[in-house]
Amino acid sequence: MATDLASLRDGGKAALARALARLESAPEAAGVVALLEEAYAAPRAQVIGLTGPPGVGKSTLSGRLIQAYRARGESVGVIAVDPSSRRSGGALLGDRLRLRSDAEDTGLFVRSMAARDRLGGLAEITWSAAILMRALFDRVLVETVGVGQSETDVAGLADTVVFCVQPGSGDSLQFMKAGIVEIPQVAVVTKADMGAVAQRALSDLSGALGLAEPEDGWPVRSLALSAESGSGVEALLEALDAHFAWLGTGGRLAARRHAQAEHWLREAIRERYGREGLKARGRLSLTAGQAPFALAGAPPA
Ligand SMILES: Nc1nc2c(ncn2[C@@H]2O[C@H](COP(=O)(O)OP(=O)(O)O)[C@@H](O)[C@H]2O)c(=O)[nH]1
Ligand SMILES: [Mg+2]
Repeated sequence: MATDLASLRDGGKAALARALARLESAPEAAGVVALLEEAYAAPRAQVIGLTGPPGVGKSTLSGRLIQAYRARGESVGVIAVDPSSRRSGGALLGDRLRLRSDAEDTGLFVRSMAARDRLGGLAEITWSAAILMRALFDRVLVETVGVGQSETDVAGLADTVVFCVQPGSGDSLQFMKAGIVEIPQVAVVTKADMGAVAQRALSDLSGALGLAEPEDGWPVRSLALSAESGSGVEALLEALDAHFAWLGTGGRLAARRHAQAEHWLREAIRERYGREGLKARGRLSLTAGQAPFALAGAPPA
């Protein structure tokens, strides 16, 4: 396995696939930890989380975003998280994406991650994979169902979260009730080609967002788009760029990533050593820029 970033870059997709497989099967191995520590210190990509219920159109939209970023000459890494493990064998979420990923395109890499075949928790492994890919690509897309659930938590790993809502599904109202309203920075009504029902979903969504106070000072943007026709996709790209630019000012990006790293550290220790192990470690914090991977591997004091 390539144990540093330089050899990963030289090794292309095959080397990255091997490194990710190793990361899943042996997250605590010294080589994996060293690679992750190096990647953590060399962030490059904006990590974009796409979330929303199955069938809402996340994969189709990912295909559009990939196309747009590749047209700009940016490289893209994709992680499709499938929390449903066994039954689907990890194929469901990744399928549509895999069809679109051009094997010849060295600027595009797609990886499915399922709940099976792994030692750590799915959230733990997904975050590590995102950190690794963040050092290698210009954009990292993470597609996952569910928000605010630990197994599939996208807010804990993305710089920018896009929440997708299906027209006519009542998702817009669910959005308020379930308290997901604080999680995304962009809320998207998909399948805008469905017409009036999509427009109504958008006004419901905008209404719900209007009631919410932007906690961190970023007013959540809402928009409708059709991944099928492509209309509205440009507005999403613009919103994603705007949020990343906004994060880049005033130390917000570093602060967000630091909080995610501390959260990951606590979860990884809980996963590995249990609640007692976590308690024994006392107050866990990272200094600015410190990676959490080596710390998570240290046995409880
Ligand atoms: N009419 C319409 N259908 C769409 C659009 N985007 C996706 N779909 C369809 O919705 C279904 C689910 O799409 P998919 O991307 O797999 O959803 P995911 O489960 O959220 O990843 C598929 O049958 C798509 O063809 C769209 O913009 N308009
Ligand atoms: Mg999908």
